[in-house]
Amino acid sequence: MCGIVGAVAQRNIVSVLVEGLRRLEYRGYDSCGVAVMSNGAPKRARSVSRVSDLDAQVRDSHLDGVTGIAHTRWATHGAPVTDNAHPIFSRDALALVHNGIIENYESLREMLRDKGYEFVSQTDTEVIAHLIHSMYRGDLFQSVREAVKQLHGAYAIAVMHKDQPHTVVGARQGSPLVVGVGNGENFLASDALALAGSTDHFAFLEEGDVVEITLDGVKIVDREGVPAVREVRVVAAYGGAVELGPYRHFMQKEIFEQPRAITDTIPQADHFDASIFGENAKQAFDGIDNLLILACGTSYYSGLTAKYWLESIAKIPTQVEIASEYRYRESVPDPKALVVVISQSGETADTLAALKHAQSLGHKHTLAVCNVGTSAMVRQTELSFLTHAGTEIGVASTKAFTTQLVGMFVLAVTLGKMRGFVDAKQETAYLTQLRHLPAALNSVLALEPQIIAWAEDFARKENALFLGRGLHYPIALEGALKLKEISYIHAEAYPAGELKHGPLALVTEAMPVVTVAPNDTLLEKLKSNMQEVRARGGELYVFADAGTRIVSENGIHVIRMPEHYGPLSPILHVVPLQLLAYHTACARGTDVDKPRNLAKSVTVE
Ligand code: HGA
Repeated sequence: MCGIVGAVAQRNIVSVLVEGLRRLEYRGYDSCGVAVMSNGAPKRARSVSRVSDLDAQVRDSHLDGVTGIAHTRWATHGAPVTDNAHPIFSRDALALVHNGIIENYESLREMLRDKGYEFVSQTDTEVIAHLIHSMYRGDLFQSVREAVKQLHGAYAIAVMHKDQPHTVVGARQGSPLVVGVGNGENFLASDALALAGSTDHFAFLEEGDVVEITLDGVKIVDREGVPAVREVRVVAAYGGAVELGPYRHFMQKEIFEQPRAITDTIPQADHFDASIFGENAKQAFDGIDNLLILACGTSYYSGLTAKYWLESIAKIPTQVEIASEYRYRESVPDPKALVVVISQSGETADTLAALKHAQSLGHKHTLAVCNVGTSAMVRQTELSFLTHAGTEIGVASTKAFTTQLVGMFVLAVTLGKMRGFVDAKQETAYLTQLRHLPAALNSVLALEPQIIAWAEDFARKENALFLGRGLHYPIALEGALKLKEISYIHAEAYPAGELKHGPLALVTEAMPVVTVAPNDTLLEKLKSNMQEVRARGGELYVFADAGTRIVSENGIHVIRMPEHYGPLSPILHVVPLQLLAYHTACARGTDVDKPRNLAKSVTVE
């Protein structure tokens, strides 16, 4: 979603700002812009196309300056048109970029109109620009501090004023902002990744912080206005891994990276130990007797899958809830619950807010399962498990999901062992299965040509049903979500036993029914559900484990999975569903890595 980059330097900074936007492009956006201080006033270029178009514009117009701010916008208030693209100006004196949503923008707009400010965009952001301008008395830092007190909602902002041409001021509340510390130059960004190549020294701002960056210094105050020290950390290894290589899309590359990502995520030790979740994990785990998992989208499905593992392996009661629901409902806090938040980026606004809500209710023990070690979620939780998926560019999550599943499985076995339900023999068996996963995944990836053949059929459909049972029901949900996200085919997933309670009414010859058929205890029940579909003329597309004795026949198409994989089977079964969605989308010619209306790192509510 939206990205912010800001810089104060002694060199022309435009290319650094544009390169920063390029690095944030994968998150999804619909317009972009850059502004620099030039001859005593802010000058800008904006585009409703790609960052490459913005780059061409700034080159053509010879935009240059030593102080600047830049933005990729994912519209929440106002269409993705040039007038709404950031940087937003106030009276040609002040320029501002904003990530987030200002909830009281309507009342602020009325108040500012009464003061004579003219609004030229439909954004909520424009009120922030005029508000700071109206409070400016020669000190931008001070006016930002006063202005943010009037904002309700979420924001990360970067702002500059013509009367202080070597200063950029930032502030954050509910949306991330980091300071990049350079040599005689300083930066702001919504994600350290944007500044790869410019600096590897970062200070992570906290909620309510206001920051001023100048050529030779960084000044930070907390929400009370008290000077704050935010540790400067060296964050290496950013910046790589955004090359496409031999693949057609990042999503395809990321699907094929899963054996490597999983290898890197499986703990090295030859036993399961709580310490992998953090220093205090053993103590924290000893004090809990249930789990509350909070997440959104694909991460929510990894939580749903994990519930089966946690209850069967660790015998620990587990609730899974969509973060955006939990944060707004009245719930009963349980001091003996471990709150687990799952998020690829660790910045997902709803999940972060749900975490804070849980903490405000008194939940003490919290754990983040996350792909970004420096993220707000990891910093905000007592414990964490880092997945090592590497940068995920495709908006539709793949390797982040399977590595989250690995993390959640490790949690289930660790808790099972601590609670006396996993003995040494079982522990070794789980570890062996985990270690064998990458090889098993490679054999699943080898099914790609058969899946491409199916995708040709799917590309002509407008609806699809996905069925799974037990541990594989969340996998069916994830398969349907992948197909919706990137091919725009309407897809729904059901636990197969629910068919007869409603969705069977939808089944005709025109309805493909994708079935996840592992060789488990529910197999015979699943076969009966498949017969219910066949009896109504529905076409079945079955991913069947070896030994299920499900064979291709009229109206039943079968791709044989290489082996039966016990409790880790969901990690294998989701991969062909990713490939099916991917190749169907390719056959329909959609923008696979940047599906319409969607964004990576959903940093707004
Ligand atoms: N509300 C602002 C910024 C949107 C945003 O943060 N998107 O991710 C706008 O609509 O311009």
